[in-house]
Amino acid sequence: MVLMRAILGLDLPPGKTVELTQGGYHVMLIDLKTQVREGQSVPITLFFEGSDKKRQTVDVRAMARPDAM
Ligand SMILES: [Cu+2]
Repeated sequence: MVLMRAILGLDLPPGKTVELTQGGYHVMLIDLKTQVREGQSVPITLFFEGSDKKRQTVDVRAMARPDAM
């Protein structure tokens, strides 16, 4: 059984790569209004906050994959 818990944010240390992976930190879409099919491209907005507390958003499109569980 896979245990997951939501986090409010993920630290991004300067100069280091932080990967989002199945089994690691990942984006999980919950309470969707419509069904998302495997292979479908889904718009996602990522929020970044710098050490100066300034925020910026980055819009990306993610490919939907089947639930790993
Ligand atoms: Cu999850």
